[in-house]
Amino acid sequence: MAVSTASPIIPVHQGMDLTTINTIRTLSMDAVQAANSGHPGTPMAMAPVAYCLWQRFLRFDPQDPVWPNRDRFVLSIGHASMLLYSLLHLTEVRAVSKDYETLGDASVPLDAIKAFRQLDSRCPGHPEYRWTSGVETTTGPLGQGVATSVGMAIGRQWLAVRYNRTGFENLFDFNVYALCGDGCMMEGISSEAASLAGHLRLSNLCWIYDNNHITIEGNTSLAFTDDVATRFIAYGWNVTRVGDANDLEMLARAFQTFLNTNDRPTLIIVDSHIGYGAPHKQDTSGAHGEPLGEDEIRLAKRNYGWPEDKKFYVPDGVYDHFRQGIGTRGKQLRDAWFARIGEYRKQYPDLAEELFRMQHRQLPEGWDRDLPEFPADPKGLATRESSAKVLNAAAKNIPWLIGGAADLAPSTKTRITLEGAGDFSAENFAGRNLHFGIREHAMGAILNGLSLVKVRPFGSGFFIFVDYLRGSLRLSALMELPVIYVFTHDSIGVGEDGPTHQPIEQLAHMRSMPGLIMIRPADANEVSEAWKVILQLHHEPAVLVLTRQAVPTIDRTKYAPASGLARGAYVLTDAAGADPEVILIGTGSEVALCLEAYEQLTKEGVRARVVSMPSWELFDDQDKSYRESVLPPQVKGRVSVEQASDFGWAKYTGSEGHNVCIETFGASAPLKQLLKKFGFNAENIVAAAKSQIAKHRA
Ligand SMILES: Cc1ncc(C[n+]2csc(CCOP(=O)(O)OP(=O)(O)O)c2C)c(N)n1
Ligand SMILES: [Mg+2]
Repeated sequence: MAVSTASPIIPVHQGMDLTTINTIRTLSMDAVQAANSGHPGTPMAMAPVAYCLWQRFLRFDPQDPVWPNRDRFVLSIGHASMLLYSLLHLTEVRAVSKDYETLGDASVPLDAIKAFRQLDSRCPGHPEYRWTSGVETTTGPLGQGVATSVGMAIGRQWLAVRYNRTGFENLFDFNVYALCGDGCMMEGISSEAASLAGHLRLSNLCWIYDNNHITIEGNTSLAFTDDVATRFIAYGWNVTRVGDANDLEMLARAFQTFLNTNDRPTLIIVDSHIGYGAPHKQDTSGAHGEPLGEDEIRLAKRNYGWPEDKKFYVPDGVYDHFRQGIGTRGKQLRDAWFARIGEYRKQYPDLAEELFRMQHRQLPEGWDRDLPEFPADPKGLATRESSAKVLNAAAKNIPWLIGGAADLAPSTKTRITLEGAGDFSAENFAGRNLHFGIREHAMGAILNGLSLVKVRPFGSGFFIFVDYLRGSLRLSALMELPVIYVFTHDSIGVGEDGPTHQPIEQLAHMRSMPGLIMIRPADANEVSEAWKVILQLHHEPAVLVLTRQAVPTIDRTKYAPASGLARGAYVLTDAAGADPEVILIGTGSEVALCLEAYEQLTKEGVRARVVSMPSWELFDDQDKSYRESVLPPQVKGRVSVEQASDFGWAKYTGSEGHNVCIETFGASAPLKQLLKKFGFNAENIVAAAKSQIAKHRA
């Protein structure tokens, strides 16, 4: 093991500051060692930075970690989770129930730290929102945390403009801090998010960059020579530096600089030594992601002036020290806020009611009263068009439904056109239409951040570009956030744009993701029902998949009502008298084709059924008897029709069923030619149905 050539380790602080910092360090080292896995080096290095922020600045009440106006702290370097767990433990953050009730017990008891990374511990490998109170967002995929923090900062600005009133100017004035590292800086998502944050001049946002020059493979000189300061200045940020992570006074000055900056976000670049104090591992990638080893831990503790053989040691006075700092300050601020909210409720009962509902993820009374019903129309309209009408009808009655697109709103039709809805910009934080720019990945994370501060966000783009934001979407699902994704141009229906724009495997991707609800409605009335379902979700992100091209509005006097959508799949029309010989199952734009084929089959005396199946997830959630009433097990003749990969369809059509699907990347041509080329016409479906009947008769 190489001996570090770093500068000698000189403790620069005395008293309780240093004792508390070293407690954070040693808890982190001991926990990683006990787990025999984890990342000790960065918590050791960043302990003073986090300590300074939490103890001196953060407006956070450990007794009530969900107080709405608390400052947010995002650990974007999720691998350094022990840093956060140590803080949550030492500041005695209380656990909060899923119903937002503060429980008496600790969020992170010492036993949870001792069980770091073990099954069911409150200290999993990376911080998980909804699992450990005080964790503001799930982090681990690098770059996500910082991008999410931009969403939180946007959300705060929006909340402030809507709810702060004369005499209540500080109702929402929280700041958002995010601690990031070299990895976050290298990931593209941080560039997207920082660019937008600078553009929007989000002065309530502060990123702290741990500039330790170390990542997993070694020194950052291997792959990263950005001049980060210049890069962020170019984004329009205020950039300041702290040359030594141990220098609490310089850190405090930097945070003060952030607080004094009112016209742009702030980046604090902090030079640190990963594995600070470990004589053989400091400043090496060896301190990044593996236990230090018992001997090295002892030597590091010796350097800190710590009892070498004590493990998980919290010296007398540490809890008290935090109680007197962040604890007292946080409680005062929190209590004062709640005292004001009582007064606010008297003066602005409607706004207070909105806030209450929003914070509890409820909807306003009568939220669905304007959702439209569409008359039957053989020509119909594109589902993106009907969605625009439904979205606006919902937005009218849900004031905190806000969102936008990644530069595609004219195509995705997601603009809120209500009078006064406005555009969110640095000059107008009240706008309900967000402009994410062409930054899908950051858009996903920003939606998560918005949802975490409890507004109801939606984001949109072409369905093909869901691939660009899948990492963020996965976190929406993992965090159980009711984020709404509206994706249009959902198939070869995009026609001439060709294979680069034609989703094929994307539906299968979405369906494979746990906790996500995807809906691909067949017509305008299914769109209306889809929004109704989506808006009532509390814990699932939704993906609404819509067409570019017109689809007929199904005649509901002839076929079953669209309300069947809520059950995921429903019988749209059926054979008279007895069991059908064949079931045609379609989604989205292909349902109309199934109906056409059905009419033809019926004319020929074939007993067929059409099932509209807009959502696998909703259908799979139904009880067995309902599922079997839609897809009776004895009816083996089955044809699915979907302009996408057949991946997964055998679950409903069986190994002997037939899937009308697309196995290539599509092609560039007018839609008519594509439908012919890929066999999406009634004749082909009729033929498939007949061959299914023959096959299962045999
Ligand atoms: C998107 C993503 N890619 C890769 C990883 C795996 N990974 C975890 S930590 C890390 C290195 C991070 O380096 P840095 O941010 O400098 O953290 P430090 O080593 O300084 O703690 C990598 C590549 C990840 N967590 N997320
Ligand atoms: Mg690093």
